[in-house]
Amino acid sequence: MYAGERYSVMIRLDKEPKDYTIRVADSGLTQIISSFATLRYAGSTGAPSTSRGVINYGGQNTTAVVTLDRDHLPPFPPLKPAARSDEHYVLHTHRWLSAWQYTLSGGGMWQEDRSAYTPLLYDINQPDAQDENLIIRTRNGSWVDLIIQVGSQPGQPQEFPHMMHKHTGKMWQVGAGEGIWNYTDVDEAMAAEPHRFNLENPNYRDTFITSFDGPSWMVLRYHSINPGPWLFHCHIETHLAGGMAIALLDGVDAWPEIPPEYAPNQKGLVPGQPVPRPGIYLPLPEKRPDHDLLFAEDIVQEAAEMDMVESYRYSKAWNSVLKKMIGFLETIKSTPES
Ligand SMILES: [Cu+2]
Repeated sequence: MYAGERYSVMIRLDKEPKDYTIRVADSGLTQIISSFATLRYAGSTGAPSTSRGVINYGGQNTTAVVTLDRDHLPPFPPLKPAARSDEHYVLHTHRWLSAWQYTLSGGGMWQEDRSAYTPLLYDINQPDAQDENLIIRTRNGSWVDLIIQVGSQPGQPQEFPHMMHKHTGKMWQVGAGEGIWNYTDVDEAMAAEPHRFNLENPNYRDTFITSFDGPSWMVLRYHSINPGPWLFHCHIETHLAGGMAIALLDGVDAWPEIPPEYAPNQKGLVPGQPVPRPGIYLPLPEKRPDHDLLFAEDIVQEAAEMDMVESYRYSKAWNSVLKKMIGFLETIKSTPES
């Protein structure tokens, strides 16, 4: 399981009603970490089961287990992509200029705070929305193919897999293959290498992992049906921070008008309406029994801190009075008697 991935699993409850341990372990190289929880069947008396774990806390198999076949996770209920796409984009992903910088498109880096001050949503004609190296514009309702190529640079070193993650909706991985993508479109590739494609029951997810055993490509197909700007990026944090992202401006022909209260600087306030005072319009959090205790402790803590500050101020003031008195007395003492 990679960064950004989530799984929903169904468990057949056909064992004795007892307490069973669910164990999760990271077998990756970056961090040794594991966790566990208790799965309690209805009717369990709390007695632990005597079943043996199938992995240890290092994530290594301790028994013969059937591992997940990541390549065959057809959606449930079944959902098929369109047989043909309307538009396609080839993205050449590799490092960019420095060892710690990346490009997803092959044409430029996505700066982390790009569009932070002028969100793309506000103005589709702003300069950030014109950079063809970092932007893909799709028509509403169209079927889009994103072709991800890794290893297309000469001498590109062996890298670890990238977790291609798309916001707002899922994609089908309709194809994957080795080498360099050298087709004019996906139809041509399917005719040439039919065994590399699956339109019947491909995986349908929002995160796909690129392979990197030399140059390889992957075709991700999605239906552009949610107009708006959406980030498409590698889910490895350092790669994203290093520039590995683009924005999908989906359904640009059908972007909704920004409601005036959400225009820049309106902060969700309706023009012409009185501005609510902070603290008045915010609903109070629901009070729970343990909150009383927490609040009481907080108040005691705060009061103690205030007392300390006060007594410090007091002692400082008193010190300064004393110093002045001593100074005054010293001047009397040192004044020769007249
Ligand atoms: Cu990456």
